[in-house]
Amino acid sequence: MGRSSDLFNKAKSIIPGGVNSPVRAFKPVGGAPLFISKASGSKIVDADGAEYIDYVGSWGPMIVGHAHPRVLEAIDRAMVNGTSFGAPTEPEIEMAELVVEAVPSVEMVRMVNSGTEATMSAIRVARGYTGKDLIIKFDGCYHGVSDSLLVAAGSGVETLGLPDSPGVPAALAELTMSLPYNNLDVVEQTLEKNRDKVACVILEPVVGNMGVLPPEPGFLQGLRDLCDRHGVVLIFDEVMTGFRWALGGAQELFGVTPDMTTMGKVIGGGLPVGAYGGKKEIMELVAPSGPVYQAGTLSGNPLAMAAGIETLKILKQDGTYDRLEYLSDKLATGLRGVAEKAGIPAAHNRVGSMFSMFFTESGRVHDYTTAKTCDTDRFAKYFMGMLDAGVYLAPSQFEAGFMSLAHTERDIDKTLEAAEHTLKLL
Ligand code: HOZ
Repeated sequence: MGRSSDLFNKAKSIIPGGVNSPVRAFKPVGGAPLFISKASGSKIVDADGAEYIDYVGSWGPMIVGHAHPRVLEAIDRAMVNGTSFGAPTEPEIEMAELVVEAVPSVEMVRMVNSGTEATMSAIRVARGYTGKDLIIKFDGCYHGVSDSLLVAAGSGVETLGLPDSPGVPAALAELTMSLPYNNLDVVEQTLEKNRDKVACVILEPVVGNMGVLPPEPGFLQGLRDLCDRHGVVLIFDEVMTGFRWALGGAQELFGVTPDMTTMGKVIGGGLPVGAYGGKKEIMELVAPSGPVYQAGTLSGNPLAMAAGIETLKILKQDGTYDRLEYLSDKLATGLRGVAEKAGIPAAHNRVGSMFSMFFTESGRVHDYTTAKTCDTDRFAKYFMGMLDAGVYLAPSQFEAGFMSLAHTERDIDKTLEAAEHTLKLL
């Protein structure tokens, strides 16, 4: 930790909080964040040369593992031809074809540079399409940092206790209604009360930003039906869940097709990418084919396309999702066992290769209120114990763990040994 601490002190004087994204700071768990020097497969190495089994995976993108040789080669091949042209390229078509083929709701797709851009743009398009202004989101869901969506948001916003960010104009925040997740009745009442005023409902179909939280049976289909009844655009934010447990994401897993989908993380294979897509009828409103303006100098960047396409091709191979499921189940079942053995009350949520262990006595975590019952001090101690034992988890109770194809059974055994040792001391 010596060099990481030194680097952090240096960074703090010239970068706000010493980090370029708040969730990277170890604020909720204390201490200096690890500065990472390199990564390979399931492991990351910090500035002091210490190696850790990594379950952060760059917050989701590294599903095939760090520095996968095929992804690196693809980037290399693209790089020698130039890094950005600001003009259309053939790989953008290949990427669009892969997405349209894989994601049930997507008939047309526009590439952007981040998940934030994707959700912000999708909302603009939904507003343009419906001619309405109000949007509905859910408490604790996080859709990036655009003004309209920084309302009762999860992830770092929740972790740092900043549910309403200064700088978001009240007039804009008033157009966003945030409702309890997994509560269809409240959505129905809200849509009735605001008849003909709501443009879209946006949600994480499986929440990853207050820890992992699956939808209750019927919740997604119920939203689909309500949106159809009220002429509201249903947007699944699959920035985290896209390509995670099936190529078609949560919409494939749960068999509910939204009108629009936002993507990021995995689709960039570790380079900065986002995307939004949906029904042709809606997407054709996007400039230049329609009047809703959205643009980006680096959108569809050739290196990002190369990394993303290669990652999706790896995922398309037989057995990849079975392997992710096998490893994730082994880890989650093992963690449940060691927590029980140590007498630590916890709720264990897992959907495919995303998982959370919540330190709560509430038994079940299914919405923001139950997520908030967690003992975050206990999580902090757990986090530090795991770090000391060589396991790198997200430094917040309200973030997901991610399995990759590069993790091994040995990694999981070591993780479980570390957890057993750590939980005994809590
Ligand atoms: N969605 C990520 C955390 N839940 C974002 C990572 C970040 O904010 O840097």
